[in-house]
This record gives sequence, structure tokens and C-alpha cells, in this order.
Amino acid sequence: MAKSDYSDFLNVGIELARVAGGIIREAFYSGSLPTIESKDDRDVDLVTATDKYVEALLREKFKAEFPSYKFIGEESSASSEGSSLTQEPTIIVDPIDGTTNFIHRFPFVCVSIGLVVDKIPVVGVIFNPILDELYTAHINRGAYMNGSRLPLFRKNEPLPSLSHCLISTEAGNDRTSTGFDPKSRTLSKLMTDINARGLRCAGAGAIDCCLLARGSTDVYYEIGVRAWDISAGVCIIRESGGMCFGEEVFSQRRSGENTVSFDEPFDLMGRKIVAIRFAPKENQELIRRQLADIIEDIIVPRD
Ligand code: LIP
Repeated sequence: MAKSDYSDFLNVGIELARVAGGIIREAFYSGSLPTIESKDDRDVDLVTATDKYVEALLREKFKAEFPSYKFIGEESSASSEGSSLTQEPTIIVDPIDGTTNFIHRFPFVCVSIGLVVDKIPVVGVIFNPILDELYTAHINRGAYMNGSRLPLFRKNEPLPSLSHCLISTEAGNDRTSTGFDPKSRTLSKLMTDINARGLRCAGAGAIDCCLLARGSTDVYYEIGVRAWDISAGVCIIRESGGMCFGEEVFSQRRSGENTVSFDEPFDLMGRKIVAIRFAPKENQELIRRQLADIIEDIIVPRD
């Protein structure tokens, strides 16, 4: 049976996020060009020697502290352990979320560490060592940034409609017309038909989650996202009072229903996220319905 206290993991996660952050920060400010490899044939999905080094280090340290926990890391997900998620406690790590940002020295770069038990994200630790922002969450105990409870901002501001929302999303790695054209049609509708307040791309799903949890954005959605980008972030969003939905937003629309349970477990391997910041429930529900009508679905293989 799942336990309810994961503070031992949270403490180790914070300690290791700071160690990883030190390595990332040093490499970020070093004058040398990162060693870059491409994971696809279009040079879009990139990995650096620092990503690989940090992931190997985190894997080794976590294995020493929590030997029975499974480990899924972005850079080793193709290895023997694979990336299948079971009920077992599983540590999900993105050693550098925002690798392209890291390469270009755009300061939205972080290490993301999540603990998932019974497929529920129970701990999230995200550290941006460039901006020195540490986000943490423990299930049922709230979310924090550098010790201050989230949301930091706009706690009492309702969200009357999508047109009032600052929206974040990502271009993602799929640049084929079937993968990208639906995304650009959605953006066009959001900006023209809806006249949303604005659009932001942080370049890292984990940072999109933190920006929403702190109250700096109102909506984050992405199709094609991976579990290591959002495992920690989903815990942080939920503990800040935000909502996260996945495939159910799209499948219920296809079936003509328009009711999604707020208590539905979030499918981390479904590669879709629609998140709405802390706001009165009826506002969150309205925004979810509006997003379900506007975001064009894309079929992506599950992880
Ligand atoms: C990034 C994700 C982002 C996605 C990018 C990229 P990386 O992760 O955080 O959500 O849109 O294409 O995959 O590769 O920087 O760790």
C-alpha cells in the first residue's frame, strides 16, 4: 500500500537537485561550446554531454539511497529499464529540461525530479540554477518556491474566460506537417478568435508547469510532451491548486460528452497536458471546456 510520507525522498531530491544545478550552472557560464548530439534526423531534439553526465550521476545517487525504486531518465529511457511506468515507486528525471535553452544560454533551464507511486506524482522538485529558483511539492502538503507557498501571485484573481488568459505552450520536436500544422492552427485560433492575452514558450515543459503554479501564467498545454518533462511539474501544479488534464479532455470531446472528473488520475505516459492555474473551480471548469473546443488534437503514440 502506498505510504503518505515521502519527506525522505523530498529531502534527498532537493539535495541532489542542488548538486545537479551546480554542474548545470557551471557548464552554462563556461565559455566552452557544449558537446551536442542529435536524437533525431532533423537536429531538433538535442542532448549534450552535461545532460548525460547529470543523469548518470542522479541515477547512481538515487539508486544508492532508494535501491528498490525504479528509475526513468530522459537520456537513458531507451536503456534496459525502458520507460514503462508501473505501480512501483518510480523516480522520473529530466537532467536538463530546456536543453536547447541551455545550448543557447537562454536562462530557462532546470533539473526536474519526480517521484511517482501507484502512477500518482507524489513529490516534485524542479531547480533552475540560473535564476536560482527551487520549486518543491509533496502530495497533500502544498507547493513552494524557495520556501514561499504557491501560488505566489494572483491568488484572488478569478479567470472569467480564456480571453483573459496568458497561455504557455511549446513548439515541440515534431516538425512534420501532420505534427506541427494542427499546433499552428490552434495558436492562430487562440490569438485571433479568442483574443487571448498572450502567448509564451518557456522552452521547457517543467518550467511551464512552475510558471503556472506560481501564478505567472494561466494555462499551459502541450501535445507530445514526455513524462520526464512534467512528472515533477504535475505534482507542483496540483499542490498549488491548479488542475491538470490529459487525453480525457480530447476523448470526451470526441464522444460528445463534456464532463471530465476533476479527480481523474493524470496519465503521465499519455503525452498530453492541459493545465489551468489556481482559480475558483467553476472558472477552471469553464476554461477547460473552452480549451477542449479550441485545441486541435494530434494522435501521438503513448510512452
Ligand atoms: C523539451 C520539453 C518541451 C518540449 C521540447 C523539449 P528537453 O525538453 O521540455 O516541453 O516542447 O520539445 O522536448 O529536450 O529540453 O529536455
